[in-house]
Amino acid sequence: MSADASLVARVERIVDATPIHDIHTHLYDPAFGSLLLWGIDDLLVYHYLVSEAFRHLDVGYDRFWSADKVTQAAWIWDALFVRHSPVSEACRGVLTALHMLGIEPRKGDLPSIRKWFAAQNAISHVDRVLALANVSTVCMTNSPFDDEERPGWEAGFDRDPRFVAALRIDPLLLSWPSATNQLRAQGYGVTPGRTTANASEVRRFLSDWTRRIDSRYCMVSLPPDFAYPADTDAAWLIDHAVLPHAREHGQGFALMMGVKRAVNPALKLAGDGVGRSDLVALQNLCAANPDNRFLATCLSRENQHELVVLARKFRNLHPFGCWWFTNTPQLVAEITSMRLELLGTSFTPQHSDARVLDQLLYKWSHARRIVARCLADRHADLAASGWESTDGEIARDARELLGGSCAAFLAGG
Ligand code: HDL
Ligand code: ZN
Repeated sequence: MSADASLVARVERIVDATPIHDIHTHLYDPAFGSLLLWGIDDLLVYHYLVSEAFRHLDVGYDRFWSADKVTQAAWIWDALFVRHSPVSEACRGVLTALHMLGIEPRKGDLPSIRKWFAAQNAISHVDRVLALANVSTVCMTNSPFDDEERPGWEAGFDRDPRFVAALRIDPLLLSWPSATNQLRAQGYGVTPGRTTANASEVRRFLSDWTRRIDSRYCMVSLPPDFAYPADTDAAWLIDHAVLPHAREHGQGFALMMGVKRAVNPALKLAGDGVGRSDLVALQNLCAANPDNRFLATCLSRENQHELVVLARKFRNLHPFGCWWFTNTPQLVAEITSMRLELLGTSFTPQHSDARVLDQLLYKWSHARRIVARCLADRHADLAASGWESTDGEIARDARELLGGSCAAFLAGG
C-alpha cells in the first residue's frame, strides 16, 4: 500500500534526522592526504561517468587516458551535461551534490565551480560534507596490497574517528600465488602451496593488519563463478585462514558477489561488468560456518530475491547495499521493499561506495528518499491492519536500517 503524503513526510523527516553509519566506501581518512578525493574534477571523472561519457565521446581511449584530469572532466561535462541531459543517476548525483553545497551549475560554468572548490580547505570541507550528509561514520576500504595506502598505515597517524577501517583482501583470495610475493615482502614466510604453515602465516598477516587498522570486518569482491566448497585457493584460504581469523577476532566476513573484472580493460576502473552468481556458494558458507557472520551484497539484479531468502534461512547472513549497477532509484526501491517485506529491518539497505567525498551528499540524499518511501509504505500497511506506529518506533527502524542493524550483527547481537 502506498503511504499518503503526510506519512511519507513524517518518515522522511525521521530518516533525514537519523545519522548514517556508511558501511562501505572508498574514501580515506584525511590523514591520507590526496588519497581522499573531493571537488568537481574528481566528481566528474568518477568511473561511473567515464563509462557513460564514452558513449558520446569521439575521443579514443588512449587520448582520454593521456589527458590530465581537468581535461577529462571538461570532456565529460560537455558530453553528459551540456550536449545531453544529465538524466542518469551518476549525472544527477553530481548536480545533487553541487546543489547541496549551494552551487547552482546553471548559473556558472565549470571553471567557476572549480574555483569554488579551490577556495575550500580540505579539513573543513570534510566537516561540511559529513554534516550536510548527516553521516557519522564512514567505513573505508583498506588494502595491505595497495602500495599507495600501505606506507601510511605502517608509519602510523592520528586517526579521524569518523573514518573506520575494513580489511580488503581480494589479491589474497583471488590471486594467491602472486599475493605470496607481496606477503613475503612484508615479512610473512609463505609459499604458493596450501600448507598448514602457510595458513598460520596468512592468519598472522590478517591479525597484524586487523590490529594495525582496527578493521571492522574483512571484505572481498568475488566473480560470478565463485564456488564454495571448491578445490580452489580462495576456498582453501577462506576455510583455513579467513574464517578462523574472523572467529578469533569476532569479525564479520563481507562478500561482494558477481563482479566481472575488466570486461572492457580499455575503460580501466570503469571497465568492470556484472554476472549472476551461483548463491549456493553463499548458502554453503553460511551453513558450514554457523559461528561466522557474513555480510553479503550481490551485483546482479537477478540474485537479489535469492539473497533475501537465504538471509531468512541463515541468521549469520546480513544482506547489505544496492551495490554499483543496482544503485539506481528503480532498483533500490525494488530491492529495499523486497528486503523489508521478507526481513523486516534486519538488513542494511545501502552503503554509498563513495570514491569522492562529495558523493556522500548525493548517494545518501537519494538513498534516504527511497528508504523513507519504502518504510512509509510498510507503516501504511501496518496502519491499515490497525497498528499505528509511533515516531519512536519509526526512528528505531531508521537507526537500524542506517547502520544500527549492521553494527548489532557484527557485534554478534
Ligand atoms: O569492489 C568494490 O568495492 C566496488 O565497489 C568497486 O570499487 C567499484 O569500482 C565501485 O566503486 N563500485 O561502486
Ligand atoms: Zn566498493
